[in-house]
Amino acid sequence: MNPPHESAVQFHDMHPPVEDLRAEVLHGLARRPRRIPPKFFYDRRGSELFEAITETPEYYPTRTELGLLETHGEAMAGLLGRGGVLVELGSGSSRKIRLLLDALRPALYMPLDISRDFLLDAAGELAREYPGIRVHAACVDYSRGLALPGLPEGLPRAAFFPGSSIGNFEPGQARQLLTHVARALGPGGRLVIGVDLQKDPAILNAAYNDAAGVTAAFNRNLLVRINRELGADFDLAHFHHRAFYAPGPGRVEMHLVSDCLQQVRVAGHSFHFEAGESIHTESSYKYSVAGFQVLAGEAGFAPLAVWTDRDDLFSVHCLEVTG
Ligand code: AVJ
Repeated sequence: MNPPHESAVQFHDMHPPVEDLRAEVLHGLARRPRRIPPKFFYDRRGSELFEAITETPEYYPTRTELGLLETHGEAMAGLLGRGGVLVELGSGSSRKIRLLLDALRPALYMPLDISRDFLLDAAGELAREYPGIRVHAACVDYSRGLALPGLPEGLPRAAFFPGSSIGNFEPGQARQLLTHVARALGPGGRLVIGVDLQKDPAILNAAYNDAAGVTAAFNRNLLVRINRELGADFDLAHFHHRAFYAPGPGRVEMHLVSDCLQQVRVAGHSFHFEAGESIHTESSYKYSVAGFQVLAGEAGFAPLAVWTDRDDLFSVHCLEVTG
């Protein structure tokens, strides 16, 4: 099934069908407040726009995390254990993993991502660059659990979950996802996870409202995708990007806000929007180091190490499954 240049990559397609998008969007639009899960941002265009966000001057998380991986990659690899299985959740462009692969040299690398084409391109490229490492890519929605196909027995297991994607889950769901990860890894398994930190709200508000409008385009692309894939008629001229830090829950929220009274058709259903009414499209929880360690502890992980940049913008944790 794979094109010849990707033959080095074994591919497991567990792509969530259009049905999931349809069901979740219809359900989410009927709720109050209306919400659509952020995992649906990542069609091909959405993945490209996210990459573009990471290059804006305001969006510090990616470059800060890359800096931490560059500086401490050897130490992380030492803790993860060489020659084992390395699972990456939400691999995206796979830029960060390169910093670990050189030091880690796993026998098997398993990138998991919800964005199928993007994943295949990135995994194919990686397999060419690292001919000594077996690559099994899997297109999965890991927010629904973590059944890993063909995880070999008898090799040390490690997982890499970069980008503070864990912040996109409600704390209860995050705890549940980490519990699934712990179960898949088994006792002694280790996790390196990037977690964005609590900080001055001005920095957060700027990061999610970049001046070039890339984040706005990323947010609005969700409606473009829904129009295309579900035959909806969202009028992009009348839905606007809004993002702000909410200090109560300690999260950045992104919304798409209707600027007038309007009616939208989605997959045969009608939805009325008041002027000012919003669709909540993303929460991005920010943690303290100690706060995240408590959450991870409840999921069965014990802290081994944590690295932060000198401005305390971002943290990378190494955790071990207790047993
Ligand atoms: C890296 C996926 C967690 O919440 O910061 C970037 C996505 N949303 N700008 C984040 C995102 C808006 C992002 N994640």
